[in-house]
Amino acid sequence: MSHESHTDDSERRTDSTTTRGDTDGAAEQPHAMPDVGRRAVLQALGIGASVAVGSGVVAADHDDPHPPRIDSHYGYATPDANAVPERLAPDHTVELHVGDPVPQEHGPLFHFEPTGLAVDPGDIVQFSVTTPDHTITAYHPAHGYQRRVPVDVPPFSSPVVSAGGAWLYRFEESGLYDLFCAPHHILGMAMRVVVGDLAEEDVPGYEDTFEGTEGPPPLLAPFSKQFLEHELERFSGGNEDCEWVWLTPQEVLDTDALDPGAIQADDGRVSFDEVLADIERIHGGHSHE
Ligand SMILES: [Cu+2]
Repeated sequence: MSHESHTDDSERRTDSTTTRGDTDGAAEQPHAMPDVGRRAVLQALGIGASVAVGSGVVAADHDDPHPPRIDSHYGYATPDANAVPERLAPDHTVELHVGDPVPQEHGPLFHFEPTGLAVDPGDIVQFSVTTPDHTITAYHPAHGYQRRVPVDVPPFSSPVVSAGGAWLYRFEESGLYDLFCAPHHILGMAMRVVVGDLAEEDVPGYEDTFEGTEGPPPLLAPFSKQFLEHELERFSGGNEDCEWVWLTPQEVLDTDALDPGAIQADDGRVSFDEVLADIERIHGGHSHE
């Protein structure tokens, strides 16, 4: 978790490697191996000393035969957001948060910050997890949902990332990407990424099949009435007249704030507050009908 513990690990690895190098040379010259020779041995073994540097990025050994890479399906996950390899230094960052609940008004609002992001093709985005256990997952039929990423993009997802961890993904294809967090999808935890210059006529018409069970997969999987009532009761016993005290992904992704043109404007970042301002049912305290 901490920067220092990573440094300690690196030093331990280096020490044990050095020992191996010395042992290899011990047959003829037990303690006389010069530093340059030791370094050559380390390089031959393909093990270099990683050095922690500032800004949470770790310098890499350019001779590493298995350098860290971002997989098109699995991205790159790390339990320590402060130990991202230098070669994967992100162009943008997104944090995964949860806000405090407001009793009788709304539940804890799980969200991405920013909720809308514009990037260039090939950019790396670091998703940093600040509260326990989120995923960053593409809407894709392979995950049971309608496709809301460009046609050639694989059904990518992070693993479950715990607090303090991070996941990185490189957005290669231009287009519109809608993403969600699997554990908190039912609570409306979704976001939108615009990759490249997306002209208005090129905005894909993702279908609003949010509730249907026929045709394309829904945006939100159907849940049983019993489950939904259980969740409402758990939040407060005083919600008999209230339909839902959380956001829904449909509400979030349908806001004007997340219109692709709005996301591309200004600095390319739309905050969760801007999204929330477009959802009167929640921000206006109108959760009781
Ligand atoms: Cu989540």
